[in-house]
Amino acid sequence: MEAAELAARIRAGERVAVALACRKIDERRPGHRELLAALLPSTGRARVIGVTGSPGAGKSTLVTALVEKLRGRGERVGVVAVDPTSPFSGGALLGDRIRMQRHGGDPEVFVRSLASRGALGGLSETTFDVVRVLDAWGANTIVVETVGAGQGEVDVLGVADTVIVVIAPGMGDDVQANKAGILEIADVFAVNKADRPGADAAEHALRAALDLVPRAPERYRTAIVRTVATTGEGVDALLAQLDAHGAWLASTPTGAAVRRKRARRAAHTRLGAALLELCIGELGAQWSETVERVAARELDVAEAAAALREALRAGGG
Ligand SMILES: Nc1nc2c(ncn2[C@@H]2O[C@H](COP(=O)(O)OP(=O)(O)OP(=O)(O)O)[C@@H](O)[C@H]2O)c(=O)[nH]1
Ligand SMILES: [Mg+2]
Repeated sequence: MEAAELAARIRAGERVAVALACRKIDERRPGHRELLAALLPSTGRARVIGVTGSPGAGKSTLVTALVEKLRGRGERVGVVAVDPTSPFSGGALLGDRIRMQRHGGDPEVFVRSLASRGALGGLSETTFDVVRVLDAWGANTIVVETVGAGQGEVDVLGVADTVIVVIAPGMGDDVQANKAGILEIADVFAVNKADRPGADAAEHALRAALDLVPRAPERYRTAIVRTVATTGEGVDALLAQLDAHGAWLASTPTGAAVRRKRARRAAHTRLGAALLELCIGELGAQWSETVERVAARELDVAEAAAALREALRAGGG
């Protein structure tokens, strides 16, 4: 199918077209770039919520509860589950799929799981692209779930307008160690599993850790909400905080500045990845040979990069 036709069908709200586009993007099939370019004018409307936190904190359960609330408002919703640790679509993703089946029959919810294929910077790029497709499809809100484990996830979260970090009792050490800079990236904290003992301690530890993070006075005051994802308790309050943050982004000068900064950072990441993809394609075998030689410590990485740049220059004439 031509990129223009597929784009038109996505814009018209056809789920089959969305699924086709996601597969095209995931596999980096020919034509995926043309498709994304064709979709560009119909993007930028959806609100993107990032959800991260330690494994097992209850992210997927919370996302499911959140989707239910958003559906209750009549919103069209996209969900992207990102698992950078899983090279296959098994494990956690399979579990997510089963949980998300609660929305399986709902034509106004589209769920897509993404697993790392080991490509350079590939996962965050794929996430950005899939989010763009769901945006063009007409999703009002897109929720991106990722396991917080490092820089890769922070890059993935660059796609989000608002970031929820989910913690659970007994996971306070992660917070104190500020794993993956979660204290800095969170706009809203969900202290989930509030039905379990230790929720008080978890919340106190979180507040104490937050107090230690230096922040400009005009910065958004990170909200903390207690939730029980399994029953839906606190999810209305969570949604209210998401709305409050969204309003802050949209209506205050600092919010606008934050939005611009995030957009710039995301553009930086995506442009870098796109440029790299082009260069690698142009270099052909020389790229993989150089990678091997750097890995074997035969070449210094900066020198190797300079040599590749020379090769590109010579090739480009
Ligand atoms: N008691 C209790 N259990 C919960 C709550 N939320 C989630 N769980 C349970 O915690 C387990 C993990 O939940 P998930 O939603 O899969 O957690 P996750 O953070 O998505 O996990 P990964 O994607 O594997 O990192 C499941 O057995 C849930 O039923 C809660 O609020 N209270
Ligand atoms: Mg999950």
